[in-house]
Amino acid sequence: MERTFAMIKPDGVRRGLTGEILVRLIKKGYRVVGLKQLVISQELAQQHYAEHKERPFFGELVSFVTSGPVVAIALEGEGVVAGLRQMMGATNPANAAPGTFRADYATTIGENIIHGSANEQDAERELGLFFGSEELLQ
Ligand code: DAT
Repeated sequence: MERTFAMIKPDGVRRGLTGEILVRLIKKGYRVVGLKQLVISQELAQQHYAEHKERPFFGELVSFVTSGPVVAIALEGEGVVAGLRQMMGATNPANAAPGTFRADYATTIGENIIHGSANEQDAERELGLFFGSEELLQ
C-alpha cells in the first residue's frame, strides 16, 4: 500500500489546525501509520529541504520550519501521494484551489500550513528522515 509523508508546519500547529487537518485526512480514508509532534533541528530541516538549498528563500524556509513544533504524519492509502498533494493545494495559497488546506487556511507562500511529499521517491526519503521503522505501523 502506498505511503507518504505529511507535516503540519509550525504555523499550522500554532494556529490550532492540527486536529482539523488530521480529521480531514482520516475522513478522506487515509490511515495514519505514524504520528509525532517535534521541533525539528536545523540539520533535519536542511536535509528535508535539500533540493532548495541554492534558492534565495532557503534560509528563511529553514528558520521558519524550525521555529516551533511541527506534526509529522506518515499516511497510507490508495493514491495517497497525489491525493495528499491535491488536498494541500498549490504551493502559493493564492493559487490553491478552493477547499484545499492552503486555500482555506493560508495566505502566504512562506507560511503555507502543510508539507506533503511531491512523489513516491521523496515520500520514501522523507519518511526515512522523520521516522524510524519501529515508529511506523506495519
Ligand atoms: P511544496 O511545499 O508545495 O512542495 P516546494 O517544494 O516548491 O513546494 O517548496 C517548499 C517550500 O518552500 C514551500 O512550501 C514554501 C517555500 N517556498 C517555495 N517557493 C518559495 C518562494 N518563492 N518564496 C518563499 N518561500 C518559498
